[in-house]
Amino acid sequence: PLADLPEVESDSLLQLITLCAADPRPEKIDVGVGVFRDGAGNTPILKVIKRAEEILRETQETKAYLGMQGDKRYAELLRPILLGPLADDARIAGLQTPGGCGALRLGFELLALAIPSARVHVGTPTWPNHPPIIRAVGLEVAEYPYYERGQGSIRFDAMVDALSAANAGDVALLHGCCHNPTGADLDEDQWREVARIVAKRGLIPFVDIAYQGFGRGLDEDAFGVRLMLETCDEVVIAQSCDKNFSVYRDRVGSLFVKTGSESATALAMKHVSMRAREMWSMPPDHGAACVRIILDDAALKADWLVELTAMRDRINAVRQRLAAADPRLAFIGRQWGMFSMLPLSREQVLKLREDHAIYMADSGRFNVVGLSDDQIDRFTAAVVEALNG
Ligand code: PLP
Ligand code: TYF
Repeated sequence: PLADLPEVESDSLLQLITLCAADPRPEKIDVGVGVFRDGAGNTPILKVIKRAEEILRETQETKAYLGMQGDKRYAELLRPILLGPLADDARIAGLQTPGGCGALRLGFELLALAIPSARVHVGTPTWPNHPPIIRAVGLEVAEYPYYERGQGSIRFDAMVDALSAANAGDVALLHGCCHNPTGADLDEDQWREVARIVAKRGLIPFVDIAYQGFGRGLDEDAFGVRLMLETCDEVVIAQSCDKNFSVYRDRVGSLFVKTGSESATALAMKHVSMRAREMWSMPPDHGAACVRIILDDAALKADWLVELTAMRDRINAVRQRLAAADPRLAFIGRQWGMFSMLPLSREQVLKLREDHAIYMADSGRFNVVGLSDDQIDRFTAAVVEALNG
């Protein structure tokens, strides 16, 4: 019976939202969950999204079903942004999904169908949502070393060794950019080396790209995705617009699949549509329709790029401020995206929560733009004190 269900451990990142909200101290600092905030501490709706919503309200004539693929024009318009010069490659197909999470689930569903014995190699640490999604489709999770928290650096040799020992047909899960939770991204030479190994071992790269444009720039952040597509016949990509269009709760993402031939890709996409039907039938329309309106209009697209650049510039400016505060924080200035990981024990993290009302993940991961401008100095002082203690 339902009454006999076992206890569950809820998502600790999402739990932080509740914990922090319940803290009555006005000086509290929320560097937990990964949403962009401006210098005043707000997560505003982008002006260009507001404009697209107006246009949608004025021009939308029906809310009749779109079908399992969702908004096809939306997926079409993402191609130049995500795929760049590969946008015209007919062996690559994509469809709308409910956020990057929906794309991850759907991509792994496809892999589980095609290669049920595949092991999925994930870096340690990775985003805590990855292993449960992989296990939910019945695939086995294996780990490769990725990041050394004490050193603030990527364990590249160990990563290469682990991937070199993986079996043909296994999957290598890679973060496209702005690694969550560490902020440590592969440089271009490292990407080339990983691509070489993945191709040589016959692994399938699965690239999760949820923060394109939050690191160096839209094209720069897509370097790894495009390199994998150039190097490998079979690639899966889970993409999200939730961060770079700031539409988190509207759940806007896409899944792209490449195989060795146009016909094999078409068949894979038929399977993908069937899996989507079983899970959500069709993705929600609103957010993707707004993204489509923006990308379909040169002026609105230019407006979006201005707002995206402002978000990226703030992330990188806060990083530089944190890095300059103490030599032990210098690594933050060499990392990308919203997250970095402080070399603090769980006890130290909990003490920061208790003594200073600073809410970060138990792992020491914090959201650099969770800090409003006037919180940065207090945050670094408390962190430096913890590092000294
Ligand atoms: N992948 C990573 C690494 C993430 O950090 C996120 C963030 O939420 C996602 C995927 C999926 O994002 P969403 O489902 O909100 O689009
Ligand atoms: O890592 C984060 O904070 C973001 C947001 O189940 C998030 O990726 C966290 C947990 C989750 C969904 C999104």
